[in-house]
Amino acid sequence: MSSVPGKKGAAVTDLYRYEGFWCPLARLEGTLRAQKHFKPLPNQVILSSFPKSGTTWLKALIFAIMTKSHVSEPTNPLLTRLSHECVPFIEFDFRSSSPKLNLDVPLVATHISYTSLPKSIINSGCKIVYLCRDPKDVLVSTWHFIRKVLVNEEFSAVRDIPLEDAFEFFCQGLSFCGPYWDHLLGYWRASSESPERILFLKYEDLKNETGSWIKKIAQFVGYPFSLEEEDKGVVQKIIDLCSFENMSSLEVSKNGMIWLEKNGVNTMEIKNNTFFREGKVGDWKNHLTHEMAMQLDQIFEQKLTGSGLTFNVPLPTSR
Ligand code: PAP
Repeated sequence: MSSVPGKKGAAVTDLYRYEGFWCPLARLEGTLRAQKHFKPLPNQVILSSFPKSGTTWLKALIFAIMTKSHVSEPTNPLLTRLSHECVPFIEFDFRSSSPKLNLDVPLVATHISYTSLPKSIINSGCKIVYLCRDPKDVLVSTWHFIRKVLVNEEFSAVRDIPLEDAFEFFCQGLSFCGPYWDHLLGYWRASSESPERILFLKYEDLKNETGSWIKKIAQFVGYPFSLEEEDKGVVQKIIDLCSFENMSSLEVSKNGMIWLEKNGVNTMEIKNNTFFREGKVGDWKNHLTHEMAMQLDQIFEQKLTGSGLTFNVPLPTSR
């Protein structure tokens, strides 16, 4: 750890640069632990994403796909547990000896960059579903999350960071798991080389055409819908179960909480409602100035030049 260069106070908390990406200490420790100990199960599916790209939603969607025969049951875990409890993060929820959750469903998640994924994942050839989102919405979502999540006074300096400062850090690549453009490019290139192994998704596409993407994801992860299931409306039931409106109104989302762990000890509670805010495409319009948006667009356009990946997000007509 001592050889990992840190940046004091940058981007809301001390960040450490590891294999080209910035992470807070707890995440870095978890990444190292996952690199050493994580072993994928047979048929393991890995959901990967940059923080605040819609992970909570996609966890629920893929979990619901993999357990689709139970979608309408009142005992469905997604009705009483946050999707983060149903689908563990490999960098947080696993210890060398005992995994925290009983993995009946072979689905785990991560925010780790493609470069730093455990070799066991790369070598196993297991399927990876990557989710990304318009950087402007990622920035705004992250900024709100930090303000809501750091409730303790000891974090007040960090919590009250002006959006302008968060924007500057983000533009320099200084954010959790940043630079975002390198996170994107790692998975984008791997997906272009091995599309049968890595499915690259955009939050905006998922919002616009949820049903057809659910079918594509199901096919990709090896749980395709039968004609009978389609006739019974299972796809629509999954859409409804995992919709922002339904998930955010559940008792567990409104009043529950999860704990962040460090060295096996609960260190910080996070209210589940912090994972649900607007759930929309283009909310950045309500926060960023035209100049900020242009600057961010230009940075990403330049960084992604030649890759074929773009973020030409059509704005919702209602705004
Ligand atoms: P994480 O990285 O901490 O897991 P993540 O779930 O990736 O967070 O991102 C949270 C965003 O997804 C929030 O976006 P917003 O701040 O722009 O509103 C949250 O509202 C959104 N989100 C959560 N659940 C859903 C859902 N069911 N459908 C659509 N968006 C959702």
